[in-house]
Amino acid sequence: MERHSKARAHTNIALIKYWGKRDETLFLPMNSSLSLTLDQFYTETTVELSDSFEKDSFILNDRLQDDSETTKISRFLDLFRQEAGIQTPAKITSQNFVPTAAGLASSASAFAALGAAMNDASGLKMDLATLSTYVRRGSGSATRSVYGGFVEWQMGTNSADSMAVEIDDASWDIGMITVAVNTNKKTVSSRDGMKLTVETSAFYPAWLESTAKDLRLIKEAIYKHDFQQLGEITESNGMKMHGTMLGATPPFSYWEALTVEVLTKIREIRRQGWQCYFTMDAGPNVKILCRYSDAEAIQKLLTTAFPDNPVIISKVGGGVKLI
Ligand code: 2P0
Repeated sequence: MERHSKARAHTNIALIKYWGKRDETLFLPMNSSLSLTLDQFYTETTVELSDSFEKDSFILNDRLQDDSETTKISRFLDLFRQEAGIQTPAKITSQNFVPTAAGLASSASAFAALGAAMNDASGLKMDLATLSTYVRRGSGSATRSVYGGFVEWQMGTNSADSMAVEIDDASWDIGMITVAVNTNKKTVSSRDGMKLTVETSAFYPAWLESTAKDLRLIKEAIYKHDFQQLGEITESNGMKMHGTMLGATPPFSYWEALTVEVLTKIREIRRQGWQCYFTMDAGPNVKILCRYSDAEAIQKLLTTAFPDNPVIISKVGGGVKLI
């Protein structure tokens, strides 16, 4: 067997956060989440399947990866190989177009691109909803990168129905700005952080209850194109997620001193009349939901306040594509 497929997938930022698994092997989440796919940051991956290869190999950003990285990828590819009834070894070549200066995780776009290329190369050619249930098992957030615009990851009841659903293409003047606070590798991985939170946080039951309500309200805001409601729920949900970490034992936090300064600045910019709302993931960097038409003006205000920190604008991105 000789096959060759290439795919591109964009990263996504959750507005309603995924923070915790109910099944760590199947990557079933504790709650449904909702994200915005970003145009600016993406991964391109080629899968070559050939019986002439001795074993799987994995090249990321022009560097051959070691056995431990390659094994993770092989396990993921095995899900597809099993379904397709093949055992053909693969050569994976992947390029991340996520500027290191942005401090954004790339596992969402990485597994979505790899899954889409493998879906084609293996001959499975499953539809996007089904593909989302496969890429979920590489990284939870990858589930949502299968589609563009606003995407819900429905928690589902089992592995086959915990999938992505397209909510809206977000073609109504939506943008996102990233302020890079610190782009070093984080000390607590999101996988470990969410596990500790689920197992020990005093606030976790309240998080789950409140997130279910936030999801209903944010979908209502998206259907109505109500930007203010969209932004207010985004900001509130992200902060509640970070609150759960302070309630864990031992408590932990991804925030840095500069993070607080950036959040304070965004509130100030909002008081000046700009519609902008912040969210944060498993790191100290800040993402700002705004009108795309306002993004340059807001970027200028932020760059003036934080001249040493990259401030990057992105418009809304599309779903995974074969290229
Ligand atoms: C999210 N994050 O919804 C949340 C918010 C970070 C904070 O998904 O263990 O890399 O691979 O499923 O998807 C980051 O965690 O974790 C993440 P795994 P993932 O975007």
